[in-house]
Amino acid sequence: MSRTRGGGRHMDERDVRVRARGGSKPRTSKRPVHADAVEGLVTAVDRGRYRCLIDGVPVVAMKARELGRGSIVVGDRVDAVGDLSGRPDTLARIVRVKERRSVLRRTADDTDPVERIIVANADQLAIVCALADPEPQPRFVDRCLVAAYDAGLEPLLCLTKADLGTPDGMVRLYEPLGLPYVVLGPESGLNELTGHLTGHTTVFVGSSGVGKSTLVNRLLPGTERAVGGVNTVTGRGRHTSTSAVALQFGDGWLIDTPGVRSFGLAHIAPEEIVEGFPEIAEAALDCPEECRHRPDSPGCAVQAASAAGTLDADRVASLVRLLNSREGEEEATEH
Ligand SMILES: Nc1nc2c(ncn2[C@@H]2O[C@H](COP(=O)(O)OP(=O)(O)OP(=O)(O)O)[C@@H](O)[C@H]2O)c(=O)[nH]1
Ligand SMILES: [Mg+2]
Ligand SMILES: [Zn+2]
Repeated sequence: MSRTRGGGRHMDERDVRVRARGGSKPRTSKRPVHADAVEGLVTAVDRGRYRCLIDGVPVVAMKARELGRGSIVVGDRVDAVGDLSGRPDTLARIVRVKERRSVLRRTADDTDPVERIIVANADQLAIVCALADPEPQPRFVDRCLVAAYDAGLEPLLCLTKADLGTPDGMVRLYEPLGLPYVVLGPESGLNELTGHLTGHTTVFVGSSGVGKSTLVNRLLPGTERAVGGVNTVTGRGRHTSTSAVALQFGDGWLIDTPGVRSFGLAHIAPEEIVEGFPEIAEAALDCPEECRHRPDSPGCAVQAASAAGTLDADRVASLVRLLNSREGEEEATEH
């Protein structure tokens, strides 16, 4: 499937946050080359401190001033210099951020011009959705799907809490998309999930309380990411995990993220959503300009092909749902 990458033409934090501390000082024209720098991976970000794994050693680093206002996020591959011992109270310096292979972004809502980069360099997006408590939110899943297509990440649907609810409804909705899914109960589904994760860098996203950290803890016994009901002093309402963390999983990575209330898609154009469905994108070439491919869209070639049976009607319905979700319809039902 051909997918659009979230390439460099989007505005991101670097464009917006022009007034970082000390940013007005002229930069030195002669920068050290840091030939001795060592590569590492950013596993967590906390108030201007970056936890990195460098040659297998967890090291805390700060951003070198010469890097200016560019953001560093979990998953970034960086070059660091200075004290790389990882001993308590030592601080290394990140002097370079490597080019990102992918960038997962969201905006606070569909009108917010500021994109937040959640994670860099992932290749898979595990969309975690509980079958009950909280109730499944297809609209949220749709939005995550759009974000995955935009970022060039392979989506994977994780349906959790199978002990509390049936997966039938969600499977009926998402199977037509060809979306791989795993059903997980407290005692089941883990081996199948592991099969999907091995060798990948997977970001777990989903609303608060769907069981992301629980999954990560089960996959990596001994990790002990705080889960809801255990950690009560988060200071952030009912969200248990408050920042993203990357954890090594074989030769891949798992990235647990805090639950988000919404997944704003202001940065993604409708045409890019359609690109996620190659055969529909081709049919859409015959649509009027600005066509939204709805059942009531005049002269819509996609709807015509769907009715004629040359396009899969379920996939067309899914696309229309995604386009509607992009436009923020029934936003109030989301939480
Ligand atoms: N019954 C049942 N409860 C589960 C299951 N998985 C997780 N839970 C419970 O759901 C609650 C929330 O789980 P978490 O893992 O903290 O959820 P989270 O998605 O990490 O939440 P945030 O960090 O706030 O985004 C906890 O009380 C878990 O014990 C499951 O399969 N079945
Ligand atoms: Mg959590
Ligand atoms: Zn159309």
